[in-house]
Amino acid sequence: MLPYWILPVLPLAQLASVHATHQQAQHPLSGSDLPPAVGGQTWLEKYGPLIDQPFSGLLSFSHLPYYARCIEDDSMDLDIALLGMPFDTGVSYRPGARFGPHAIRSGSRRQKETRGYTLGWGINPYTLGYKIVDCGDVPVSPFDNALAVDQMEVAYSTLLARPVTHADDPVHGITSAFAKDGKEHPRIVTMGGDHTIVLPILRALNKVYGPVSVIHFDSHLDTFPAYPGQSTEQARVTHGTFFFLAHEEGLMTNTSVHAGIRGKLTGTGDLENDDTAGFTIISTDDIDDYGVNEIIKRIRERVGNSPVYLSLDIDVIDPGLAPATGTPEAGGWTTREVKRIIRGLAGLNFVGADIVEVAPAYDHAEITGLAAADLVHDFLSMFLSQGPPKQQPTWAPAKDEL
Ligand SMILES: *[C@@H]1O[C@H](CO)[C@@H](O)[C@H](O)[C@H]1NC(C)=O
Ligand SMILES: [Mn+2]
Repeated sequence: MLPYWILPVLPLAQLASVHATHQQAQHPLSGSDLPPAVGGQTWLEKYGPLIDQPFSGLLSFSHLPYYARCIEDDSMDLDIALLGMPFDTGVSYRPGARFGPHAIRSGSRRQKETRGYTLGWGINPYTLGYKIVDCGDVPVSPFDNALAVDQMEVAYSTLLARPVTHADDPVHGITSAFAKDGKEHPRIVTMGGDHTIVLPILRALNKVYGPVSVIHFDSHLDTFPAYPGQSTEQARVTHGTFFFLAHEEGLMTNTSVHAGIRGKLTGTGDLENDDTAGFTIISTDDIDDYGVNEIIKRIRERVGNSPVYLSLDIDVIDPGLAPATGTPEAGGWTTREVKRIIRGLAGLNFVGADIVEVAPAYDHAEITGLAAADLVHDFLSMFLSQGPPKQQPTWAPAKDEL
C-alpha cells in the first residue's frame, strides 16, 4: 500500500488504473469479479450464525453473555453473576492479583454452553435454563484501599438487590429462606483479586442474610488480628486479616471451617485467634490420614443448615499445580483433590462463592488460570445441583468385580 501522504500527488489517471486493477481481480471463493460484500454471499448466507471458536471472540467467562453495564442497569434480572474484583493492594508478598479476573476468563475459553457437561457432576450448568451472566469487573481504586473496599461492597450490594430470573425455582428457595426480606437474591461468583475482597463481600451479604458460615479453602488462616508493626486502622485491612475483622464486625457465625491449612504460623496464639473468629481447621495432611470423603463429611457437619459462603484461595493447591499466586506454600492439595471435595459440598445453602489470589504474572502455560476457571465451572455446578451427585462408574465392571 502507498502511504496516505503520496495520494494527493498521484496523477488522476494513475488512481483510476489502481481502481480498475482491483475491479478485475477474480475473487477466489465466489468466482465473481466483485468482492463478496457487493455481489457474493455474506458470512451469514454462506456459513450461518457466527459461532466462536474457543480461541476467537471477545473475552467473557466461558463465552457467557457479557454485560458491561450490569452494575448500572437496575432493571436487569439474573440468577448467577460472575464478577471480577481486580484489587491487589492488600497483599503481604507478591502483588499481581488485579490481573486475576482476566486470567480466569482467559483460562475459561474452552468452557462454554455447548461444552459444559462433566461426568463428575452429570450436568451442564449453562443449559439448565438459569440466567448466568458475566458482569465484568468492579473498577476499583488502585490508590486508596478504603475507597476500593467501599466500591466493592457497593457493587456487590447493587447486584445482590437485582431481581432473580427464576424466583420460584427450588434451587433458589435456598436464598429466600435466609434473606431478611424473604426474597430471592442472585448469587455471585467473584473472581479476585487478593483475599481482602472477602471483607466487603461479607459486609454486603450480612445486610441481606445476617451472619453466614464460611467454608474457606486456603493454605493460610487469614485470621490474624493485624500484621506486626502495622498499627493504623487502614493497615489492618489486608489479605491475611480480613476474617478477623469480619468476626469483629459480626459478619460470620461461629461454625466456619478452613480446609487445606499448612502455612507457617507466628505461634499457637494464631490458633487461639482463629478459634475466636469461629473457625475449625482441616489441615492439608488430613487428606492423607482421613481421605476426601471424611473431609467432606466434616465440612458438611460443621456448617450444617446455615447460609454458607465459599471462599477459595488458589494457594490451597500445590504451587506445582497453581504457581501463580501471592503467597505460595509447598506441599499442597492437588487440583483433583480440591475438585472432589467441592463436588461433595453440593446441596449446602450457598449464598455466594469466590476464587482469589490468582496472580498471572507468575504463571506458566496458564496452569493456574486454567485450574481457576475449571473451579469456577465447578462452583456453578455446585450452586445448581440439589445434592451430591451419585458417582457412577465410567467403565463396565468385570464379572469378577461384581
Ligand atoms: C456457637 O455459638 C452458640 C451460641 O453462642 C453456641 O451454643 C454453640 O455451641 C457455638 N458453636 C460452636 C461450634 O462453637
Ligand atoms: Mn488467603
